[in-house]
Amino acid sequence: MYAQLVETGAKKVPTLAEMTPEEQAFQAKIDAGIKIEAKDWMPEGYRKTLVRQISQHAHSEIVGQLPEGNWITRAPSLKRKSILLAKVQDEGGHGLYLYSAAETLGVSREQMVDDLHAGKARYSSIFNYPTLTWADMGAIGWLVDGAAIINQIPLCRCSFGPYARAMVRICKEESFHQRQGYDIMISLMRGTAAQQAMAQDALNRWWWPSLMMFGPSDAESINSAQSAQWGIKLFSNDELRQKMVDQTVPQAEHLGLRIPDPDLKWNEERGHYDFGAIERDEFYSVLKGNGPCNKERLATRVKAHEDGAWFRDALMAHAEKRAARAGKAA
Ligand code: FAQ
Repeated sequence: MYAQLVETGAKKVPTLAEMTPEEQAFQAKIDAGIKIEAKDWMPEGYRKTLVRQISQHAHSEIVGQLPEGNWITRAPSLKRKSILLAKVQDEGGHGLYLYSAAETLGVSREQMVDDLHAGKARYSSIFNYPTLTWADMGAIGWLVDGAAIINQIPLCRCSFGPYARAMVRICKEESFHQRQGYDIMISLMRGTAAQQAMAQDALNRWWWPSLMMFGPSDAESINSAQSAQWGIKLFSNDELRQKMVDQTVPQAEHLGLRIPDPDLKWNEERGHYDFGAIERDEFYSVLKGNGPCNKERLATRVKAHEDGAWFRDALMAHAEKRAARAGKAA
């Protein structure tokens, strides 16, 4: 994949000859499949790339609670409500493992959260779309968690140990999330004509944003070549997007749903589906903060953080008191 990314014109990466001896030894470890641990020497760029990606990933999990959290009070049955509640809680847990993995690289959680709230750090574009009907809970589980799994299974083998290990548990939980979403879609498709139409409408609205989760095309991805060289990215954005389409089309057919892409067609020669390109303008507009819900999502997170200040203060006061007591006893 690395050679292919260099050919497509993605940002240039140094050759072995251009690296310092320390960098060469580091690259040799990566090439040999040896995990990099937090206290190992690493190039500053590697550390920064990981802090950027892992913190963005953590923010995505936390902000990603909001679109589904919106439906917990309106789930159609007690069973669906408890499943959705568990899923949304899992996403909170994923955020915490990921913040912890990023903290091993020397950045504090406060700093990461401040960057998110100041609009300096990104989170996944997908969470800037509204959840209009119950079918959106099915579409998110099926498509958004489906895309997340495809992107994250390779991350379980990425070069940075704490990130790779956090991803193993996260992926197990994401599989349950994907299944519950597909199960909602099955129920709707077995229901009335109105329920079937609601499922189709949700697929129409979530299909393209889900494909955008994989990032810009390889030709436009600025970070891919370097991340591939460092063993952070094992597959390119376009390779993973293709995997998503190939995997999801038969699932849609099984449900009796139509994928909203006139260019979608099985290509016998390639052994893959051909499909249309993501809407670049929409993708970059959401990244710039102009998606349908960007402002609302960020404002909700900032308010939740401010509302929780008293609780964090109380925990700190308690911890300080205990430490002082322990100090006196010693
Ligand atoms: N949204 O050069 P590339 C989930 C940015 S978790 C926003 O290709 P890279 C669970 C990118 O950051 C979903 N920004 O960048 C769940 C970069 O900007 P920067 C999150 C995006 O890092 C389910 C610029 O564009 N998953 O869903 C997006 O090599 C249900 C250029 O792009 C992860 O974070 C985007 N879609 O590749 C929760 C997985 N795409 O930082 C609740 C880990 C690109 O230079 C409910 N992350 N950008 O200013 C990754 O694998 C990578 O970071 C990519 C982007 C593939 C997202």
